[in-house]
Amino acid sequence: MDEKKVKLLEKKANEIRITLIEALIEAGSGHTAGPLGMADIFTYLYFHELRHDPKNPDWPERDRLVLSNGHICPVLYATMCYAGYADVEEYKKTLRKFGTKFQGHPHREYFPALETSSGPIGSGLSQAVGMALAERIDSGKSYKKWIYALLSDGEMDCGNTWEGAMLAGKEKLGNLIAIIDRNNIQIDGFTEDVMPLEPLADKWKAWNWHVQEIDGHSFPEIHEAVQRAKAVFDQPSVIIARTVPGKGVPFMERHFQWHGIPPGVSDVPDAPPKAEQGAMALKVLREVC
Ligand SMILES: Cc1ncc(C[n+]2csc(CCOP(=O)(O)OP(=O)(O)O)c2C)c(N)n1
Ligand SMILES: [Mg+2]
Repeated sequence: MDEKKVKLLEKKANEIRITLIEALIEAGSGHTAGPLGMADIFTYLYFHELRHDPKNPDWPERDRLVLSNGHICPVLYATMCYAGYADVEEYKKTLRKFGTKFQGHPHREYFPALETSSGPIGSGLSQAVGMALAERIDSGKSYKKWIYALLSDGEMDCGNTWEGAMLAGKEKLGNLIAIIDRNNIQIDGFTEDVMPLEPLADKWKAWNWHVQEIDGHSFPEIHEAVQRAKAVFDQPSVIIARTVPGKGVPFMERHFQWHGIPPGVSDVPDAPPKAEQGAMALKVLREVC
């Protein structure tokens, strides 16, 4: 990936971070840390990798992206709006309002361009495994589409995740790529305190997955890992993406307290008073580019 492309993607990811913060401020509730941390990966997928057509969301040949940890949907919505699936201004005004496309957790009936509904954590990998298996049954080994499952590290505590992992390994689903948001936080603490996950890579290897670990904020690393994953035909692939929760807003970075709140509603350690959080967050992001 050349430098010019990297710069373009970085700029887009920053725009997405700004937009999702604006939407969260307007909503007055919602999840902040995960969406900021995953903005680079979503940007990469929608603006460089996925085979998709925003004008024809039901295109049968499209790649599938299943967001399992539905609570980080502010980043999915913002990215999809910039990709052409919906209107950015509408998103900023209506996030988390009943009856709109942009429900607090992804709801396919309200926003049909979504691949799945999610919110109850832990079910996305199994859904993606079903899609990957169906594609293999339909196309034999000449896969036409890739199935991406986006998971969080908190979802490694969910039994259903491991049921999906076992089946994918057994079935050697080479068309399945899982990406884990390894941000080390979950709802109310650090993963290694709540339920230690390490050695996480070894767990996936044990289920016969091809495993890579990367910096989830480096576009060249994300790109290389996805290309390598696509070159493995006889195993499902998992990319463990090390990310910084709250990435881009220094007073939010690495604080699990930002898991489920937007700027402006709560006094949080190391953060400015709540009345100033929104403006401060937008100021630092707007200074980037
Ligand atoms: C089945 C189910 N149980 C509990 C919850 C409540 N819940 C929401 S997010 C979450 C885990 C958070 O971990 P992670 O996804 O790693 O959080 P993040 O990194 O985004 O802060 C939990 C337990 C849920 N959404 N679904
Ligand atoms: Mg997490």
